[in-house]
Amino acid sequence: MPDTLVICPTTDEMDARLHDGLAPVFLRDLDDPATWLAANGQDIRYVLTDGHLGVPADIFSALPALSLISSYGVGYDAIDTGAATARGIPVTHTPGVLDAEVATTALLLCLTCWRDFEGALGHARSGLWANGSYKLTRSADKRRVGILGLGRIGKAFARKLAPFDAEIAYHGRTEQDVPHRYYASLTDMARDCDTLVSFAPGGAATHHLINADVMAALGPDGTLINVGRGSVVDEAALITALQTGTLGAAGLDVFEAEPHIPAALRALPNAVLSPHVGSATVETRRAMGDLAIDNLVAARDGAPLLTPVPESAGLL
Ligand code: A2R
Repeated sequence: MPDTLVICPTTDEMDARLHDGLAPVFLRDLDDPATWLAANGQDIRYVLTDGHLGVPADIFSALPALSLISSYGVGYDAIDTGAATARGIPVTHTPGVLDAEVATTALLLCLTCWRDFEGALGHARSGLWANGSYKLTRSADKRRVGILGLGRIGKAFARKLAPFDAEIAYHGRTEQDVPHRYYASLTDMARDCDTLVSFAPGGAATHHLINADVMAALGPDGTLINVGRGSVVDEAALITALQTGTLGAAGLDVFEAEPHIPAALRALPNAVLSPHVGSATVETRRAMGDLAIDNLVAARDGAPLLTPVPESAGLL
């Protein structure tokens, strides 16, 4: 009898581990999930999901014996932690193991924007070089970089940026004991920086935190990078800012309505776009999958959960 409902996409390695000691059922294999859940939902004790799919309300209410939601990823804004806590169900996620990878993705987007490297690569591949050299671009050295969300990933990014002699500032709700300048105002920081990099989580508190005013403060030579959550950036305002030149360039790995990227954004030469691949390497996804399943195994064994989200602290 299945005891674990798998909602998110998984790797073969994860599937092998799930079959070793747990009894998984994969939502993707169910022809009629509602009927299956009505008949079998009472046996499901664990859910494996991710920060985008969460646990849809109809599934959540069909699982009366649910005792753990394990999320494969660090952001968990799609999971209703309030509803889970109200039912005494802890939620876990996979912080830490993806910091370096997401930081690398942010650095790739920065370098690609600063050096207009997508255009340079296209100039070579298209044969246009025969008609003339590619234009001069901006240096990646000695940039003034503002970090929105100097947490685990933001700090890993700051470390990776060090060889480029960047002057780093940060904005968050709280000042930290770090050797970077703190700004209580995001707009003020944007005004003093040439690049704003967001690692902020999603959710109501950060929705459209990066708005038209912040983009205007960054300015025509400014670059916006987002690898946190798409909801943090006002995408419509961003398209206008990039079209009008109010903002110089943007490098985005996350979007408001993934996997949909507005055609107007895809058409912009000053937008560098990647399909939410921040942590998407074999090595890092393996580490994330292991941690997500280690949390399931801990719950099954009655052992302490490895990485509960802060909202579940009162349940442990
Ligand atoms: O506000 P603080 O001082 O707690 O700083 C956190 C910041 N942050 C915010 N900043 C401004 N306004 C807010 N409403 C707000 N809420 C949170 O985001 C902290 O510096 C940072 C998050 O850091 P960590 O919790 O360590 O998360 P981690 O592992 O770096 O991942 C960040 C996000 C995930 O939530 C996913 O959305 C994405 O990266 O993959």
